[in-house]
Amino acid sequence: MNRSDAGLGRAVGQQSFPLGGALKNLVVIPTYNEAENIDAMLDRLLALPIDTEILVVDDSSSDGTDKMVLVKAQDFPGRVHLLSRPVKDGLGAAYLAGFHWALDSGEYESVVQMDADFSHDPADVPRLVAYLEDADLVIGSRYVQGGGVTDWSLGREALSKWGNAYSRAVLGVRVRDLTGGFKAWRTSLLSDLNWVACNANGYGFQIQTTVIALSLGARVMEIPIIFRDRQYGASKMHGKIVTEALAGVWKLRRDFKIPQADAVTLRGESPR
Ligand SMILES: Nc1nc2c(ncn2[C@@H]2O[C@H](COP(=O)(O)OP(=O)(O)OP(=O)(O)O)[C@@H](O)[C@H]2O)c(=O)[nH]1
Ligand SMILES: [Mg+2]
Repeated sequence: MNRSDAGLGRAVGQQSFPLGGALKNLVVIPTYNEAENIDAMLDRLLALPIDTEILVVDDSSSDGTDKMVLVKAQDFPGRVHLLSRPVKDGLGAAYLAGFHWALDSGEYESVVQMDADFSHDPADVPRLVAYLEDADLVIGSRYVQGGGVTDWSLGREALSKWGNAYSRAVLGVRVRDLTGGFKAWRTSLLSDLNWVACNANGYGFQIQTTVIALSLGARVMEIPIIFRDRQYGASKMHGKIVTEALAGVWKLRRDFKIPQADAVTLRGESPR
């Protein structure tokens, strides 16, 4: 499918809009049992020097994550929101629910997605949003100059690098970090995504959304981030998520046409 087939592309790939207008940014964080992280994460995000609100999408955590978010929402009315879902239904579904919430509200010009576990540094959020001035999707990338990973086991790093190289080769795209989950979106691009095709759970979901954005002709930019392994709480990663992603790239290759010279800008810069 390409953007004219889908009747899409209203706002994708157009010249920049002035950021910092009447509309705001929303940070969307999916959580499942993140009580050891969420309070500190919300504090760090609330202290950022940008106009942002935060939506936590919680799948009925058993450790009180949702209650902590509600307390913070009372302390910061209108800035912290909670979307509670009844059962644990996966990272991808949680993000879709959060993106729909943002689109339905009509109040946000950009949306940042990130994990609750501090693997994504909240201090990077303003940089990601700032680069949306020249892009429709900005990916916080471990695999461009200046980016990287700390505290990961060699095996985990090798799996990530190999998974990205494999996905790049199968899909023929230039994006170096297809599996990362720290991204800033223009809301206009989010509204054009083919949601039905974004049905994976973990890494597969990240690959799907980026590839579909490319197929729409979106301007995708990678900027370096340092990814840190989680210090607190338990990982929800499991083998099925990896196999889902590896198989999913072939389906994406079949279903989505990516423009030959895709619009990826690889921006290497020194980390902060
Ligand atoms: N709402 C919701 N959030 C989830 C679900 N699974 C994971 N998450 C959240 O998604 C984010 C990423 O999950 P992680 O467990 O850190 O997965 P990961 O980053 O792939 O794995 P690690 O690197 O081992 O931490 C975290 O904020 C989790 O709490 C889910 O089923 N529902
Ligand atoms: Mg994590």
